[in-house]
Amino acid sequence: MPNDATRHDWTLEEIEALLGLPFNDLIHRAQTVHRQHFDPNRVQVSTLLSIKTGACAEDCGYCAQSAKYNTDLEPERLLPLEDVVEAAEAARAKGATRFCMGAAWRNPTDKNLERVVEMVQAVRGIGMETCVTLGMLTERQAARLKAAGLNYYNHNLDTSPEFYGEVITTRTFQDRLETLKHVRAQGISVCSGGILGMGESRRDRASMLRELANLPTHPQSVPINLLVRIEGTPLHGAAPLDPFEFVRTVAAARILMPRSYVRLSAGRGEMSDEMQALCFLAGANSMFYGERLLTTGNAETDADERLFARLGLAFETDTDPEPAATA
Ligand code: SAM
Ligand code: DTB
Ligand code: SF4
Repeated sequence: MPNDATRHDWTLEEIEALLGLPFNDLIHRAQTVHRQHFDPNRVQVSTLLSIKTGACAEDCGYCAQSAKYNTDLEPERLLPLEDVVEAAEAARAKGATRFCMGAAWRNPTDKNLERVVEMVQAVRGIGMETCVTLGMLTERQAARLKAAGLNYYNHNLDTSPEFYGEVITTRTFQDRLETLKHVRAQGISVCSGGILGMGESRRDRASMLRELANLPTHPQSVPINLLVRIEGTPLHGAAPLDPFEFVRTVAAARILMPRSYVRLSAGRGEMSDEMQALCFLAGANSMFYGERLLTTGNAETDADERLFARLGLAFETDTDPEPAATA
């Protein structure tokens, strides 16, 4: 049997058993794995920018940007290059090492992709790592982004294959796996995770983690989002998730994908400092930093700085120039 760092054969039962461990045992195990692969007191930070906002053709039940729901959002066309570079420079000055650009598209047209290529090149040009999330990609489009120097592509599985149809009907779970395959094939690092608190069961959370951990290569970055409940979306009324269940899922992600960055993502603005500290203890070592996520607010940067000081945490300053191995 391969060791845990290279396993891609996790069963649902094994993962459910992990999630059901006594809390202290689970956190101890996750923190032990974490220390084998990472400095436990360093957190990688990325800043997000929405480069094209709203009017999206998909029907993701959590999302402020779907044209199908009546949310309070002003749609915006693709931003000019100068605005993007200015935002990236501001993020770099605040200590972010990676700049993530998100577009509310089902998939980019080739013409729009060329505009994003310019943005990737410009942000690379100021010495930051780049990540984009543009929806579904063809293999050719992934190759174009690779040639532009893109470091990461974010495309989340979002939830389990079993629960998926309750949340999104306009594209399939399989579509998502295909996009990830194209991204991986180009040796672009994969950022893929999901959202918790959408009304899914613990078994769904285990099933989503199994899908991620059993990919041919573990995603280099695994964002774990807590649903931001947005008025006007079908999931606005979802019942709040027990915070310990969120922490358990972070811990299981750390154990299953020992060398991946596990990212504390959306929802941090509503988490207590104590809950965030538990997430770091459970092996989260990356987060979004900056006043905004895509369309919603994030935790305040001043509050983040105070929390880091209280916990003795530091921002990771190394950027990762190494491309992911082609798989
Ligand atoms: N349109 C592209 C796509 O869906 O692939 C990229 C942008 S989309 C906003 C990126 C991810 O943000 C989604 O896959 C989802 O996991 C997360 N997300 C969006 N709205 C959210 C919300 N209200 N709460 C938590 N996560 C959310
Ligand atoms: C991810 O997993 N979470 C980020 C990023 N990848 C693109 C987006 C969170 C969006 C939260 C809701 C909003 O601001 O619209
Ligand atoms: Fe569109 Fe992405 Fe929002 Fe889905 S998550 S509605 S694809 S912007």
